[in-house]
Amino acid sequence: MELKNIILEKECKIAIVTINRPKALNSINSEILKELDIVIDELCEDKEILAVILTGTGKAFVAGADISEMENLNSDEGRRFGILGNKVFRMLENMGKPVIAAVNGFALGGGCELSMACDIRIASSKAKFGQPEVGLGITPGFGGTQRLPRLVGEGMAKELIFSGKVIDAQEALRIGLVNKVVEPEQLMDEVKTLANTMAAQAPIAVKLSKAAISRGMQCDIDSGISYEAEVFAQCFSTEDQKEGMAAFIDKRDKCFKNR
Ligand code: DAK
Repeated sequence: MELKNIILEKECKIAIVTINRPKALNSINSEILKELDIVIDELCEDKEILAVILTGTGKAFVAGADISEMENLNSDEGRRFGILGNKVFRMLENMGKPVIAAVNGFALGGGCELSMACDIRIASSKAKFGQPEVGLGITPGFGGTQRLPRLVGEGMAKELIFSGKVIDAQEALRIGLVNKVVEPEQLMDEVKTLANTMAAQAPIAVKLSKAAISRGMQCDIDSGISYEAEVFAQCFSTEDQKEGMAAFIDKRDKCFKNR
C-alpha cells in the first residue's frame, strides 16, 4: 500500500514516522490508521531499527480523530473505526523497542491518546494537549480514559476529560504528561539524541525492560517483581549480556549484536 499520509524515514538505527496531513492538522482518519498499521508492523519486524520517533507535520502533532469522517458514522462503523484504532495504538505500545512522541504542536483527543501510546513524550513549547471529546458528545475512544489516569493520576485525568480543556506544554510537564519541553527548533535534535542513546544500549535488555515496566503497570507488585526476575534471567542467555559486561571489564567500547 502506498503511503499517502505518512512519511517513514530511517536514519541508521532509528526510524522517524511523520504524520503528514497538515491541511486537516494531521487528524486521524481510517486511511491514516491503515497506513500506521502497515508502518508499525514493518518497524516491529525491522531488526536494524532500535528506536522509533513519531511526530507530525506543521502546527499539529495530531489534532484528534477526523471529525468530518466521524460525523456520519453509524454505530457499527464507529465500532470498526475504534477497533482498528485501538489495535494500532496497542501495536505501538507493545512494540519491542522504545517509541518517542516528538509532540510538535496540537495533540488533542486521539492525538493526545496517540502520544500516550508512545513510551515517552518530548514536547515543543508550542505543543498543546487535551481531551476535548465530551464537547463533541463522545468519550475518549483510543484509550484516553485508561492511559491518562495512569500517567497523571485519576483526579487530574478526570479534570482534563470532564472539562475538555486544553493545556500548554508547561502545564503538561507539571502534571507529568510529558517528560521534557524544549524550544520548537530543538525538538527533533533533542528527540533524535535520546532515541540514539537508547538505540546504543543492548536491544534485548531494552525490549525486556519495556515489557517488564508495561506488565508491572497492569498487575500487583509481587507479580511484577516475579516477571522482572524472569526477564533478568533471560538476559543471561544473550550474547549482548556477555559483551556488555566483558566490555566494561576490558575498559573498551561495547558492540551489541541484538542477540
Ligand atoms: N478533524 C477534522 N478536521 C480538523 C480537525 C479534526 N480533529 N482539527 C482541525 N481540522 C481541520 C479544520 O477543520 C480546518 O480545516 P479547513 O476549514 O481549513 O478545511 C483545518 O484543520 C485547520 O484547522 P483550524 O482552522 O481550526 O485551525 P486553528 O489553528 O484555528 O485551530 C485547533 C486549531 C486544533 C484548535 C482546531 O482545529 C480544533 O479545535 N480542532 C479540533 C480538535 C478536537 O476537537 N480534537 C478532538 C477530535 S475527537 C473513537 C476513538 C477515538 C476517537 C473517536 C472515536 N472510536 C472508538 C470510535 C477520537 C476522537 C477525537 O479525537
